[in-house]
Amino acid sequence: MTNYIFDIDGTLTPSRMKINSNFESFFSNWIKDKQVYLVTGSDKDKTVEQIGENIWSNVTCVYQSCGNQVWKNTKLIKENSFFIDSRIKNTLDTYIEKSEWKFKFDNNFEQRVGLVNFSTIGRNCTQEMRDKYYKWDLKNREREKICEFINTNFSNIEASVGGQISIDIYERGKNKAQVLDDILGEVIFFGDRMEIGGNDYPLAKRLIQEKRKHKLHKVKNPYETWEILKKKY
Ligand code: M1P
Repeated sequence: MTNYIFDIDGTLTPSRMKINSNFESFFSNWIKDKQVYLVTGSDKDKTVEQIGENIWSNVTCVYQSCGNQVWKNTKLIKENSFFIDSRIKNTLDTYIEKSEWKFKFDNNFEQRVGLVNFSTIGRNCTQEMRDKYYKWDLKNREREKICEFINTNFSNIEASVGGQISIDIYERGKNKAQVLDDILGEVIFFGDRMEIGGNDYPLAKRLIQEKRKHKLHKVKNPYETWEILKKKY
């Protein structure tokens, strides 16, 4: 049976926002006779808030924190732990201080199960500031540069860009590709961050490297995901 894997932020929902209600009805029905996996950098509470309890409970499996916490039909089946040490904390504090993005908010480090989510702007920013930071970051590539620095200078950890304002940091190798240890056979994968440095990249790369039967859909937004599902699957 074909396995369908979906990223959430930017793929099923706009980043940190609720799924479109018509898409939610469509998707709730679409998943019924299929093997569907959700793989996100985010945590359970945010995911449920964004896609709703019904989808979250009824897909085959939900991989939170890039696969470092796994839920199967509301039952917790796996958790990894991960914390950053003082060396990386100090490095990231310096990035906050030196960031050329001027509007700073709190909650720069969000501890999740098996993952730390980091942002120079701070997760407590307003939606307006979030949208502005995203545009600024597209030009200035702050998040990409931070990830590059971490990935080059810290051999035990890995960082990737996801969503609009933040990066996901976890133990090296504990990225989204780990879900393929459990999901065997053909995979159709939808994600918005499949480019190098994006948090969907390791999963896409592993599918290609393993030469398994697969199809990658690099989408621009949830609307595109919905259109592809209606037309092709
Ligand atoms: O899936 C990656 C990230 O997507 C969103 O990121 P941001 O807040 O930067 O838009 C959030 O859902 C975040 O929790 C998640 O890690």
